[in-house]
Amino acid sequence: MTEMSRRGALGAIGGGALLLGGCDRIAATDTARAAFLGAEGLTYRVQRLVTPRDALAPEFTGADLSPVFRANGTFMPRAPDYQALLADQFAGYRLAVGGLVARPLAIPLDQLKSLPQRTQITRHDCVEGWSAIGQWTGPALGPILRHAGLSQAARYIVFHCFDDLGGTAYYESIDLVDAFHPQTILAWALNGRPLPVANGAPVRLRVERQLGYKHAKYVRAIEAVADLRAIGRGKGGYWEDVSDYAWYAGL
Ligand SMILES: Nc1nc2c(c(=O)[nH]1)N[C@H]1C(S)=C(S)[C@@H](COP(=O)(O)O)O[C@H]1N2
Ligand SMILES: [Mo]
Repeated sequence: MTEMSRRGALGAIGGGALLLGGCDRIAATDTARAAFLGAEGLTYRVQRLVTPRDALAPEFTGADLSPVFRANGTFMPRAPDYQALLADQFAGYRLAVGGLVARPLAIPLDQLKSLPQRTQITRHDCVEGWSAIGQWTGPALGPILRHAGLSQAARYIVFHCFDDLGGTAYYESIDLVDAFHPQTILAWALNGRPLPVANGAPVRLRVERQLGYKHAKYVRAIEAVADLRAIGRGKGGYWEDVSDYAWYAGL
């Protein structure tokens, strides 16, 4: 990207009041975190003492890349709207950004690719007992949320996906600390190429301080909410709802 277009994109996404940092809001969520209850509350608090939440996940080099980045869960969403988008190489894809925002967005894939990009080589850890190292590229989530004018009332970011497992739509959610973490990106490329369908095309979340199931593939919409109880069965994610996986899956 040329310096001009880069500044143009930055200007578009950083304008005016949007530059109000996530900092105030993140401080406010400390209270919410402290109030977090349930079996995982302890892990959540202990983790915060051991590792600062803004610490970076380890990054690797090209020499460390897994020869094949395996896929897990859904390999091919069967939803007709997804199939129609795929048939047209996602030309009609629009990432919806809504919920508790001042300006709901519908961002075409080309526009996501023209924002300032981050590329990172990280290790993905699945609870089923495998890991893989891949290189991911995409815009950071934080500036997009600022551009949408995230409301002060927002506490969580929900990712709604195109696929379902056994008839239940996949979704995930993260708090604002992870949402504004510098390595939290909306990846559209794996190892320098557009995402294979099996790995979440056209766009998947990378939230590098968390376990694999938090990395929502096939993202169709992002929703800012104050509370997770009204989403799905209320535990903040597909696996949290169906198998009691921890909502906070920090590494
Ligand atoms: N939409 C969606 N996202 C998903 C899943 C899924 O089945 N559907 N599986 C999760 C799990 S358990 C893991 S380990 C990773 C796998 O990502 P990969 O297929 O790129 O390896 O995606 C996560 N995100
Ligand atoms: Mo996983």
